[in-house]
Amino acid sequence: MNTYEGVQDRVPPGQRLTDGFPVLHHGSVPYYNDMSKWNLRVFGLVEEEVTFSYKQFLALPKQEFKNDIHCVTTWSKLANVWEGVAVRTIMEKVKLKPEAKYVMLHAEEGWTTNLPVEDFLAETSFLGFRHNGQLLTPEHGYPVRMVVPHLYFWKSAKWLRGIEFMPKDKPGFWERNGYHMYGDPWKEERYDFE
Ligand SMILES: Nc1nc2c(c(=O)[nH]1)N[C@H]1C(S)=C(S)[C@@H](COP(=O)(O)O)O[C@H]1N2
Ligand SMILES: [Mo]
Repeated sequence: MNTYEGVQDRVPPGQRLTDGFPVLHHGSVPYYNDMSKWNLRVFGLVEEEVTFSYKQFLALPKQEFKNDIHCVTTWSKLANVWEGVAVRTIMEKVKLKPEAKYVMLHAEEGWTTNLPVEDFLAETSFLGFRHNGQLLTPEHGYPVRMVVPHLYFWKSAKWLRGIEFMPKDKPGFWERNGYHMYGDPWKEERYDFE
């Protein structure tokens, strides 16, 4: 007997289900006391750089999203409900240059992660700020985290501050430290040590 009966086809190979929401990251959790200093910068191979203040970000149209989280350390958490801003909504304000093929997500403290531009632009990708009805806690990425449902959760940058469009792929923080450049949970693209 378990509450996940019939959902085994949602669990990728090598993953175990959890009801908890583990906290995993490198470095320290940022605590903000003045949101007027926060912004989100969209830059690199764009016709014109765009910077959202916190106020501007909150004024963007919001939507509900659902996802299953698959962490490379083997826990999966199914059926998360998020409130967030679709990548599409952000990209309505940004004109990409045709050479933009990869994205580097920049978080606080210089943390980064990379992904192909089509994965970033996927209909399912979003910038989340509420999880299961609660405002994101500082530990889970307040005020805004990236969520890329179809890749391992390390691509879902917490404390997102920048979206950079690049001509070529480049490893981010965990990717430089042995994680896979792409990270498809269904293919178990976990680590990629030399
Ligand atoms: N800014 C930032 N985002 C990050 C990380 C990090 O170290 N820094 N770690 C990633 C990893 S490895 C995982 S598994 C998830 C964990 O998210 P959670 O703590 O909300 O479960 O965040 C990802 N996003
Ligand atoms: Mo992770």
